[in-house]
Amino acid sequence: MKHRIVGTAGHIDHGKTALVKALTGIDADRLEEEKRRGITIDLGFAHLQITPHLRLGFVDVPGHERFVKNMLAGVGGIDLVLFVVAADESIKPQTREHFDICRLLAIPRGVIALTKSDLTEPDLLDLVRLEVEELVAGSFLEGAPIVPVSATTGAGLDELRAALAAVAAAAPERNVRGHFRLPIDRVFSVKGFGTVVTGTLVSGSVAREQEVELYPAGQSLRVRGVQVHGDAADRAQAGQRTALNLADIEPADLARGDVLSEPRLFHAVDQVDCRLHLLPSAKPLKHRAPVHFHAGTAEIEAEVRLFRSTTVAPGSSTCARLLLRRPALLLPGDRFIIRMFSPVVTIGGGRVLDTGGRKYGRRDDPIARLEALESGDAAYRVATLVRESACGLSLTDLVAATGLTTPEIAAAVAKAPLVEIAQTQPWYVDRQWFQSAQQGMVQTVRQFHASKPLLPGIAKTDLAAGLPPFLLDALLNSPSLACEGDTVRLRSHRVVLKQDEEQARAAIERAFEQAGLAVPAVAEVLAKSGVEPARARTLMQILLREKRLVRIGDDLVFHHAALAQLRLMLAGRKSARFSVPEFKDWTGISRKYAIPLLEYLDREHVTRREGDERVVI
Ligand SMILES: Nc1nc2c(ncn2[C@@H]2O[C@H](COP(=O)(O)OP(=O)(O)OP(=O)(O)O)[C@@H](O)[C@H]2O)c(=O)[nH]1
Ligand SMILES: [Mg+2]
Repeated sequence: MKHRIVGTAGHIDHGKTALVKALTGIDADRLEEEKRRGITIDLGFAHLQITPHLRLGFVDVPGHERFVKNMLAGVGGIDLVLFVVAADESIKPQTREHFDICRLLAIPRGVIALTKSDLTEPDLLDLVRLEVEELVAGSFLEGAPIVPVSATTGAGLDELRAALAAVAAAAPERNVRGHFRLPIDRVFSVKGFGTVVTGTLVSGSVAREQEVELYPAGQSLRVRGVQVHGDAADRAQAGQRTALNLADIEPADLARGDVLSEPRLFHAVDQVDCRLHLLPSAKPLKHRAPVHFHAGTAEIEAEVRLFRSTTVAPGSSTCARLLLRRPALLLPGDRFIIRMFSPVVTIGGGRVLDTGGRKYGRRDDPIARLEALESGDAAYRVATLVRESACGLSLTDLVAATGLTTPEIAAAVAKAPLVEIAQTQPWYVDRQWFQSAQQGMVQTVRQFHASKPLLPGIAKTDLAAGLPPFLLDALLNSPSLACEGDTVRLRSHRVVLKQDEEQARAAIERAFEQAGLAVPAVAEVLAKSGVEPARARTLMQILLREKRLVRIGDDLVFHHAALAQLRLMLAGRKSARFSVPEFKDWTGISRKYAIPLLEYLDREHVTRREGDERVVI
């Protein structure tokens, strides 16, 4: 079963609601005020099983100029337009405005109905047909079926149904595999059920018991029930009029313009970079002009920021930034409309190109960047976003920034000049950036070796430069580098001692070895080593690293053999208790050394302190 959404469009009183009723039997004017005044104020809905395999949902919009904002909340998710022109009145202001809106939103197809055909002579009908043909020439509606109908007599309804069926059947399916997105157009409470929202499901699908997130509020909600075109269902999918019964929320906490989507995936944004078209009928649009921004079902006050120029000329287009007064869930590719503040008329619209809010510097060319994003494929867009990031982006970051699905990102990165770093979730960095960062690191390590040849290598933390640890590890994973613990060296680097250094090293070691437990002061040993203090200290570090010497306190260093002998001696006294004076007697060392040595033995679990005494473990 195919589902397509038809939206009406056209001037007030041109017979849109009457036509929907004649087609479906459903009166889409549901408000008391609408019935009383005989005009449509807000969106109305109806549906029709038009062929055994095709079900149409209708969104009936108001034609009144004051309710264009409501029309805009309905037109966003439609697959085709039922463009209504009354044969007795022909083209009127909202005929044009609705037509402009459909064009700006890139509604791809439609059917034109010349309504109230019973009120006109055939000659006049032909004239209206010519006028309509002229209006739509060169647009998506050029060549669309034009069907004279009368909701009153029923004339032409069969032809109109056939035309709708043909055009709807040819409309491509919405992206069912995309991310779930439902812009909310109505919120109400149903006795016994609680909070219900409705909308045209523009992408993905949603099932009962699913967790969804309310944007921009960021609240997680559970879907208690799903209805499609008024019937209970397990799941709704893109292209269907959908009602969701939501748990954990009151109607007052939801509003038209909010969007339900995947939980914890996207971020609402308060600025978008876009392609902006200005209608020929508009006045020149100035930098910093306030506008009404309409996307999905949302209407938000916004400010236009032009990049290079101070105005956009009527009938032309540019890339611009729109600052939104309130955040909204918007993704690249989303279409929008802008309307002027006073008078409130439609002046243009366009397509979101980037939601990252990039800070453009003096040397940036925002328009060139945005035009490249606009014309580039997914691989180009993904590569650009990664290249512009500080140190790469995760798969989730890319999904959130592009609105693409995980498989689409995977396909795009496969074609992009990126390096993938395996993580709990893949992380991508620019290949060129990665290579030069790696070369930079090898260079830093090489310079370190040159200045400190006696040290085994540079500390990892000195290379980190604010990089996340996994990225540092990936960069260090180079054939020319070796990591040992926290030390990074060139694979080729060996500490080679000169002859005087060899001798000094041996002298230092010998001094401690011969002292046994009655060790000398470190400074004294180094002073006698035969090389200058800095080199002597490094030689000492080498001995400590090699564990020939063991540092126990700040100025307390023992030879490993002396400590081994002490352990052996204590092992012979297993379970024995002894005091500090006894320990001094056994070892023949002063209290100054005995206490740190015993604390060291406690740490090493050779002894255990119990009050003033110790037990050999
Ligand atoms: N004679 C005749 N009258 C019609 C026909 N279609 C609609 N009307 C009348 O025209 C008036 C307006 O019709 P609606 O269907 O409410 O017009 P609309 O386009 O929905 O108006 P808005 O929603 O307010 O923009 C009503 O009084 C209808 O009865 C038709 O085919 N023939
Ligand atoms: Mg109506």
